[in-house]
Amino acid sequence: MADLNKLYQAILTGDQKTAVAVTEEALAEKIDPQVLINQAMIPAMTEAGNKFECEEYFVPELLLAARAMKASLALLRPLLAERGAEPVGRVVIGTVKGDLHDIGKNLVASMLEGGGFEVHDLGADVPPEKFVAAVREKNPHLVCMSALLTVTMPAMRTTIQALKEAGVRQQVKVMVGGAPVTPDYAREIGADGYADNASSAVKKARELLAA
Ligand code: B1M
Repeated sequence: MADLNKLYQAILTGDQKTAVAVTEEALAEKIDPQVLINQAMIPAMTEAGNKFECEEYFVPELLLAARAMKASLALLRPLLAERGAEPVGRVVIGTVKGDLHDIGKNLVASMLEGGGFEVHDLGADVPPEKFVAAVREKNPHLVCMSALLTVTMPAMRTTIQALKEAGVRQQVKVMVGGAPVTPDYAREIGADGYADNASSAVKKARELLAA
């Protein structure tokens, strides 16, 4: 039987090969992808962050852990997406300018796909003008921004401002999230919604579109 602790350890130590092998084994055994994400993958990345904070890990270790997590997540993505039925709305999503953290954003994107949304992922380090161009081109109902650094959070405000200046702010809802982002901050910068994890992001996206 697939060992979730082995998956946790593999991600924590950046052992991509083992992470992928255990994920494949778990999927063959029909273990719910959400169980793998919540009980092994996210806790492993959280622990990697703790180790980074107390200088037991440095950037190379974080990169290896992230690489292992992304490789496992790539296997789960199609299954998460499969869960959706009819498209319930169109979403443009990205990690804001200056910020390279994309694991949480990828998870939110996958869960939104799984929730039936059509998702256009702009990637990481996305400047405001690229969000504006994507709104014009894709005509989404919702713009989602992720930030993991306190120093990149202001790029969310700048992006909302750019949407206003381009005259497209009224045609979309804006949702923000990421570890340092708070509901108060979301309100302060004029976002329409905030979610603190990938599951609640899907719920909030539905609420925003229904409003
Ligand atoms: Co960096 N990093 N990192 N990092 N990194 C953090 C964020 C940090 C908290 C680590 C620490 O000090 N404890 C710290 C930020 C401190 C701060 O500003 N408050 C930090 C730092 C300082 C840095 C660098 C500056 C380090 C350096 O170079 N000296 C540097 C910055 C680079 C840059 O972006 N310009 C850097 C670099 C990196 C790596 C490249 C090595 C790597 C990222 C690889 C990648 O993403 N491709 C990395 C990693 C892996 C982390 C940690 C360890 C893990 C982040 C992660 O993936 N978590 C992180 C510490 C930590 O979080 N414990 C850390 C798992 C992921 C599933 O969770 O992203 O929070 P998360 O997403 C969640 C929710 O936040 C939410 O849902 C997701 C799923 O539940 N969510 C949303 C996210 N976006 C959302 C959007 C929504 C709604 C919900 O709506 C739109």
